Amino acid sequence: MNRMDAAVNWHWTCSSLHIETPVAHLRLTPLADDLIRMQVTSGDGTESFPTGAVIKDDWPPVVASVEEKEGRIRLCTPRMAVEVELSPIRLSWYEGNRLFARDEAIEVGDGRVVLRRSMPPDEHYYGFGQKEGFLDKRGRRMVMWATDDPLHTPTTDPLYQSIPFFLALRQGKAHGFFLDSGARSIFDMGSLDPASHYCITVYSPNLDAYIFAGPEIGSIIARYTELTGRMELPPLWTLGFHQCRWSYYPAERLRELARSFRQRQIPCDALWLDIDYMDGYRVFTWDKERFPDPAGLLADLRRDGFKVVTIMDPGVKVDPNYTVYQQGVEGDHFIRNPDGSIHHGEVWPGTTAYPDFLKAATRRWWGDLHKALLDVGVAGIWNDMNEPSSFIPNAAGERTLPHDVVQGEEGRKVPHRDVHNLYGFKMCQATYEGLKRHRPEQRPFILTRSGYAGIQRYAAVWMGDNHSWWEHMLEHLSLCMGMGLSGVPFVGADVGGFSANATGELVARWVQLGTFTPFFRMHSAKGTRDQEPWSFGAEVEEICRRFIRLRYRLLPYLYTLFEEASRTGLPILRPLVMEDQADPETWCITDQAMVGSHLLIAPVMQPGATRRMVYLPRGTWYDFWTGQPCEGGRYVIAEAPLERMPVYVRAGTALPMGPEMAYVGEKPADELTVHVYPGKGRFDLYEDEGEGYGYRSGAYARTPLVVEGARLTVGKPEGGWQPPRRQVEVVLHGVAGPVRVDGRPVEAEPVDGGGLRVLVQRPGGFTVEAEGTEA
Ligand code: MIG
Repeated sequence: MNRMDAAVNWHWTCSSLHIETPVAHLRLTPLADDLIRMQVTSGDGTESFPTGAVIKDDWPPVVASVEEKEGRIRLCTPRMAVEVELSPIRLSWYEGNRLFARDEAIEVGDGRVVLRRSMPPDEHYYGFGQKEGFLDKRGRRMVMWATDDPLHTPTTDPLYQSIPFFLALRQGKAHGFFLDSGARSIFDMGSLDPASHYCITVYSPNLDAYIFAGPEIGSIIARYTELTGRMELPPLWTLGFHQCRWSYYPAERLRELARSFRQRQIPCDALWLDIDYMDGYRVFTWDKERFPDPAGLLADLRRDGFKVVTIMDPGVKVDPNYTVYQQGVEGDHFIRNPDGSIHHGEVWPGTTAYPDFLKAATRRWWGDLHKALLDVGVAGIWNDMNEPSSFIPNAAGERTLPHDVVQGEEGRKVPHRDVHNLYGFKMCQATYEGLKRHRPEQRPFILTRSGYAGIQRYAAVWMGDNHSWWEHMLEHLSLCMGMGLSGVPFVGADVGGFSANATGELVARWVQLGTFTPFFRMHSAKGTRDQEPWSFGAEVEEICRRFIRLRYRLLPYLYTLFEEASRTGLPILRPLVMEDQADPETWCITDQAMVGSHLLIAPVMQPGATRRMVYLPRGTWYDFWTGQPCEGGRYVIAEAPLERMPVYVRAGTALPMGPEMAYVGEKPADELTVHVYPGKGRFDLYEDEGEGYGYRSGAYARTPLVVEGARLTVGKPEGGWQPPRRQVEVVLHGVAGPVRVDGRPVEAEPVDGGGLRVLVQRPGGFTVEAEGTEA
C-alpha cells in the first residue's frame, strides 16, 4: 500500500478540486452546501462499475471558493469546508467552524483504497444498513459483502444487505459518509481497542464517497435519500398484517388459512406462497397438482380481501425442456464463467443458471416474465436468495458465485467480485420495472432479502432468517433501525421468528412489537411447529387479535408516516437518538424505538417479564394505555403484563386512528378517531385511495390536526380527494372538562382509562377544547 503523499499539482475547475499525487488522483466536488463528493482514482485510472445507487446528478450550482494558505488548500461552501494538507495528503472536514472528521491518511495499492479517519473517543456510529449488534456500531468491524447466513449470532457479519452508509454523532452533532461501491468494503470502526482511528477499505482501485456535513441526523438522511432515492408510496394493504410460512400448500390449505383468519376475526391482508408452489422450484411456474387453478384460487381469496404474494428466486433451473431456461440461453441472459460457458450453481431447483441483472436486456426479460404471475392475480413479489445464494461454496468458501464469473453489458464486462453487492438490488430493479410496465395502474409491492444503497426505490426489506429466540426480538429492532437510518423505511423481520419452534409467550410479545414495525409479517421455516396467531392457545390468540386489530386502527397514523418517508426519506421506525440527538441518554438505546416522532415503543423482550425500564426523552409523555401523563428526561418502570406492551405518546400529539376492519378496503374508512394528548404539536394526516397513482395528480387529502394545550383544531383537508368521512370522534386525554366544540359546550363521555370523548358530525373544520388539564 502507498500512502497518498506530496501533491505534485492541484487545480480548481469551478466545480471540482483536483489534486494529483504520484500514486493517485483526488477529486473533491461540492454538490450542495452540506454535501461534498470525494473520489480517489488510482491504478490504470479506469472508473469503477457504476452501481446505479445515485440517481441525482442535476444539483443546482453551489457557491464554492478555493484558497491556498501555508501549504493547505481550503474548499468552502456556505456551510461546509474541506481543508487539504498537501504533504502528506490529509483532509479536515468542517461544518461551519466545527471540525467533524479528519482523514489522516489515504492509502492505495493492491486493488484497494484505505481511508484512515481519526476516531474521537466520544463519537458514536449508526446505520451501515443491516448490521448485527447494538445501535451504536463503535468497536465493530463490518464487511459489506451480501451473504446468506441463516445463523444470526450477535457477531454474524456480513448479512444479506450491503449499504455502505453511516452516520457519526459526536457531542450531539452528526455527519454522514456514503461509500458507493458494489465491491467488497470493510468498515472497521475501531475493532482494535483502544482505537484512535477507524478505517474504511474498499476493494477497488477507486474510492467514491460522499461526505454529509449534518449536523441533524434527519437532514443527513434526507440528503442521502435525495442522492439515492426514496421509497415510493406502497399500496395501503401492504401496511396490513401478512401471514407466511415455508410453505402453505396445497391450494386447500391456503383456503383453510384464509377461512381461519375470517372466522377467528383476526385481520389479515396477505397470504404468502413460499417455494413449494412452483413446479420443481422452477421460477414462473406452478405445481399443477398442488395448485391446479391458481387464477381461480387467487380470485376467490381476493373476494375475501386476501392478496397473495409469491416468492421468486433468481436461480433458473438448468433444464433444456423448461422455457425460462431456454429463453435465458437464447437471450444470453446468464452469468458466464471466464471461459465463456454459462456458469452453473446449485440451489433449490438443482443445477441453476443465474441471470445477469446488470444487463438491461436481462432485466427487461426478467421483468416481463412476471406478467404470467400478474395475470393469475399475484399481488406482490418476494425476492429471496438474491445475494445471490448458492449451495456450493466458491473458492473463497462463500456460499455465493465465484469471484471471477463475468457480468455486465458487452464491452463493459466485470468480474463478479466488483459488483457482487449489486445482485439483489439489480434483481429488484428488474422486478420493479416489470411490475410497472405490466400493471402500470397499481403501485408495485416487492419484498427483498438482499439489497444495496438505494434499494428503497424498488423494494421493502425483511431481515432474513432469524430464529424464534427472544434475543432476536432485539435483533429485529436493531437491524430495522439500522436500515431506517440507512434510507430504507419499509422494513420488518419474521414475527415469531423463522427457524426453531416459537412459544406462545414469545409470539404474543413479538406480535406486539410487529404491530409497530413498518412491515408486519409472521413467517416460519419448514419443519417448525405451526405459527399462526391461533397456534398457541386462547390467551395468546386473544393478544394477537387485539394487537393486530390495533395495527389496523393505527393505519391512518402509519400511512401518514409512509407518505412522509416517501417524500423525505425519513425512517418510520427510528432510534431515540434521532428524536433528541442532543440528549446523551438517547445515544445508545437499542431496546426502544420511536414510530414516527409521536409514539414511543418499549417492547418486552424477556420471558416472564411483566415490567421493564423505559427511557422517556425530555418533555411530557402519556401512557398509551392509561392516558396518564409522565414527565420525560428520565427512566420510568412501565407495567407490562403479557397483554400489554409499553407505548407512550408525546404531549402535543393528535393521534389519528381508523375503524377496526378485517382487511384494508373491507368497508369505507368513514370513521376517524383523534386521540388528543395535550401540549403543543401538529400532525398532518395524509389519506388517499390507498392504491394507484391518483395521488400524484392531487387525489389525496392532508388534514391538519393541531394541538394547543387541551384544544384540537381539525382543519379543512387540503388536496383534491374527499376522505369518506362522516364524523370525527375526539378523545381528549388528561383533561377534566367541560368540553366545547367551536365554543359551544357539549356533553362529553368519559372513556375507559381516562379521557373525554365527543363525537363531531363533520368531516373537519372545527375545534374541540377542554378546560382544566388534569393535574
Ligand atoms: O434456503 O424459500 O429467508 O424466508 O422461507 C432457504 C425458503 C430459502 C430463505 C428465506 C426464507 C424462506 C426460505 N428461503
